[in-house]
Amino acid sequence: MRTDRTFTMLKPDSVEKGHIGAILEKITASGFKIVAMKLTQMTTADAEEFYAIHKERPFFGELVEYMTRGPIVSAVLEKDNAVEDFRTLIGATNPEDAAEGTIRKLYAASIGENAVHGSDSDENAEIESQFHFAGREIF
Ligand code: DAT
Ligand code: MG
Repeated sequence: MRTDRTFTMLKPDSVEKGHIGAILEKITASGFKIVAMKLTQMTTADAEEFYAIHKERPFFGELVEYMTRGPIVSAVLEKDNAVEDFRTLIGATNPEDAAEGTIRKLYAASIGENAVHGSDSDENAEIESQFHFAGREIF
């Protein structure tokens, strides 16, 4: 399993608020190379599958509604130690707990609408990248 790639989504609130450019700038300025990227919209079935691990949680319905309400930017990013370094760059799930300068501190409105996704393991980075991209779309 490669440790130099992670998967991200700029979630619907980031796209709605016009934050795509600023967030991508921060990602690339932090040393991540974009090796796949597209503007896309998840269906309800997509979001339910992507977040299946959370399906028993009380916020699951809201999470699926939010993630499907508009387009997202999905991307695969490359950097040494990508998964861990990207989680550091985005900050804690709840923006109130996120460190200064992190993407969620700067751009997230709430724990539910928290601007960006970052994979939590190398294994999930691979699964999530393949969920969103065909092999020929990843460079
Ligand atoms: P992360 O996105 O930091 O990996 P997670 O995997 O625990 O966080 O949860 C996935 C998403 O679900 C998260 O980005 C936002 C939503 N979520 C998590 N906990 C929540 C809560 N307590 N209330 C509302 N939404 C929540
Ligand atoms: Mg997670």
